[in-house]
Amino acid sequence: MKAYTGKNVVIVGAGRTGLALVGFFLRQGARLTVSDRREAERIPSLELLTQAGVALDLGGHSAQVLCQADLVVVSPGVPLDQPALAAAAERGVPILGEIEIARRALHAPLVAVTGTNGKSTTTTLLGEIYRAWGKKTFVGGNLGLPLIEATREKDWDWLVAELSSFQLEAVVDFRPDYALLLNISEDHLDRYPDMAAYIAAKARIFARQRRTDVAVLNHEDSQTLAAAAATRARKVFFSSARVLDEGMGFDGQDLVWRMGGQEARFAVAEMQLRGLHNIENAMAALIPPLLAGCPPQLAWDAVCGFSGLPHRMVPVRSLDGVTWYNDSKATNVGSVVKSLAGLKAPVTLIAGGKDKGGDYAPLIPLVKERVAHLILIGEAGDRIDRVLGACTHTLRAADMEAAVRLARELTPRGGTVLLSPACSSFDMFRDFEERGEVFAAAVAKLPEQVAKVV
Ligand code: UMA
Ligand code: ADP
Repeated sequence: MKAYTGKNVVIVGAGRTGLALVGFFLRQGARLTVSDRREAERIPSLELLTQAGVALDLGGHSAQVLCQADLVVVSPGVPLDQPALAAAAERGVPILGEIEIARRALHAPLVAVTGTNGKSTTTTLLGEIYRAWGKKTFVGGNLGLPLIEATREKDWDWLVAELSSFQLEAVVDFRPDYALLLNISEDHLDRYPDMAAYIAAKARIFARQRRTDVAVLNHEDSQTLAAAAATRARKVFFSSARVLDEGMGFDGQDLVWRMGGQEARFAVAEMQLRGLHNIENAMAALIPPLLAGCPPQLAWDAVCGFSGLPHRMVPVRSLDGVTWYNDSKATNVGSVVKSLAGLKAPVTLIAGGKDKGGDYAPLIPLVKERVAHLILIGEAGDRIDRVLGACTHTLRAADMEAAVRLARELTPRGGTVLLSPACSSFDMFRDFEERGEVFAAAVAKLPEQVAKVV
């Protein structure tokens, strides 16, 4: 009999994670209820759920339903401090996250990637390397395909998962063979009371690691080092600021990998990805496959073959001497800092969206130096305006189309327009992908300048 056969399982959240969990638990023969704060008419997959015999608890989370469960599994977007969840926890009902359930059901070695920024790029690079090495590799997690989907197949050589702090909150025995913590800066302060709580959630990636596991850490980021201080795992470092005696360093031109008395060098000029942050992502991604015996040149070729993910500093159009970039995935201040640092003035920056309670002040020097016009959209407009409004010419736009039209009027030949919101998208869009697509479509529609006939 399977572990969950006949068990009363309540899945909280009917989004991507919830639906993937439904598939898993139905295959396991569990009795299922899906609980979602949305009303029935706003659940896109309602018919599928009812056809599959799944019970529903909609328009909120009922304490009674959750308290009667044998197991409650929460989606990452569901904060754990809600009354119904607290009541179930008090009754002793186990409340676990999807990655915990997935890990218990999966047996291949797991490389887990977390950090404030660079997770998706690093996760994708890892997948590229393992696949180039001929390994059957699952690539997913916060990236989009929930980790539980890996249970649909059995013979994985490697699992590579991007993990958010939300996912890491609801784990107990979750243990990655390789845990990567790339960096930490302010994010998600709408969910966490303070930075310490956010960092503590990220640090759970190390909690169950053993001495034979590996923690891959950013040598130059003191917060990541502090977060991993208590890990039992072997620490392997990367640094974009120096060459390390052991680990992955950078001398300004080459990545230098030193391990067990051996050295390998990789010329950064060969990479298609640009920027020091992407050098860091490449360094982190190389470490687990190299430690596992992947031939260095093969790993490096895979890194160099990768040209980047959509919605991260993608040039969408060059129009009348102005370059337009879609950086919709820049959902926090730290990532906008990296993006602006790679551009020359004058930049017209389109920012704003759903505020996450962080501080916009780290953007002040770069905005003063490079941003000629700041166009604000979405709910965060007022907060951003209070911090950055005095640093440059700042104005508001009602929607993305209006922001794009304004940017067109304001940006001179030789300039750059950058959509890099520093906020999440959920106030105006389904997700960051839709935001980037709406931006790119509005830019594509702009007519070329018609030469004036005097
Ligand atoms: N819901 C409730 N009660 C709540 C909160 C939400 O019922 O208190 C319901 C919503 O009504 C909705 C469902 O939960 O029906 C949505 O669940 P979810 O927010 O967990 O979203 P999923 O669709 O399951 O997607 C999640 C991740 N989303 C979040 O963490 C917010 C996706 O990351 C991830 O790709 C997916 O699982 C697969 O692993 C997105 C994200 O924005 C990209 N992540 C954050 C980030 O990267 O900054 C962490
Ligand atoms: P995540 O999945 O953590 O959001 P992504 O790889 O999708 O990270 O990159 C999102 C944005 O974060 C990029 O457009 C870039 O501006 C910034 N970024 C990427 N890698 C790093 C890094 N290592 N350090 C800081 N910022 C980064």
